[in-house]
Amino acid sequence: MNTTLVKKERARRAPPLNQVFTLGAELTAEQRDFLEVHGFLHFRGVLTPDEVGIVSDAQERLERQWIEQDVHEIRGVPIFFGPGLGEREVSYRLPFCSEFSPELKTLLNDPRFEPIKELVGRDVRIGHNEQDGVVINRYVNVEGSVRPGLGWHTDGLRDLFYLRKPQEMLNFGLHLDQVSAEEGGLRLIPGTHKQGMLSMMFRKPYFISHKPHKHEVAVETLPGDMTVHDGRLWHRVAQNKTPNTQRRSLYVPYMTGPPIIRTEKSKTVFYHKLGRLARRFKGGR
Ligand SMILES: O=C(O)CCC(=O)C(=O)O
Ligand SMILES: [Fe+2]
Repeated sequence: MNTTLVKKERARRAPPLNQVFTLGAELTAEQRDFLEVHGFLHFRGVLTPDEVGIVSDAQERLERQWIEQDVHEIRGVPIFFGPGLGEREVSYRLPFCSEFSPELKTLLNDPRFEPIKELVGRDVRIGHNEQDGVVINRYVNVEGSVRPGLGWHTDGLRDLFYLRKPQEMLNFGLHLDQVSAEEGGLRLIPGTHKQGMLSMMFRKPYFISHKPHKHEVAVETLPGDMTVHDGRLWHRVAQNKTPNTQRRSLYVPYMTGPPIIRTEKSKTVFYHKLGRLARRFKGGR
């Protein structure tokens, strides 16, 4: 067979971009190829409904606690609050959650995540106390919310703010809600993890642009699903246009290389200062 035919045959057999995989004891060759070529993977039902409950309970407990105690920053990373779906105020982004929830820490250390860890390399650790730690997000579409979605960005650029070259990094998302493409949710541009530093820095204005991209893939989740994406891949969270809706996700940083540990004495990270300014500009706090 000539090379064009081989390529065509491979493309015919390749899974579609919205392929949803099952996580086993080891990743399959197909899953590894998919991640290598497209820069992401989507797994169905990695958490049981009870485990989804552990994550959402931790989120509610911590946001209540930190609102009651008037805490606005954990280890130099701001927590920001705003209206939720009910009467009470909620948090849109909670950093270092596993440090304050032993149940969550135990869950994230479960052996089922080992095959994912191996993807990152040897001596991989969960960055419970590094960068922003384990983060739980809430995107709420109600009046007064400063976070109905999240604009285009890559996660790797954050490393530049820590004055180091973006490390090879994979980000693991656990998804707590059922979200169809019409209901917003995670959007990824496949293959952009391979486009080099310039594309990573300048392809789109960070966090400002929310415009759909013609090659974006919408990740349609059920509660308990997991996604893995390369830190250099462009992605965003599309807003659910239906009022009074929310979406929740948890992100686990798997780290290699020298740790940058954050403690109570850590100063506010510069890019978070920018984020705080942007939210004030939108009328949040
Ligand atoms: O909520 C999500 O699925 C994506 C969150 C995200 O991209 C981020 O926090 O960097
Ligand atoms: Fe991200």
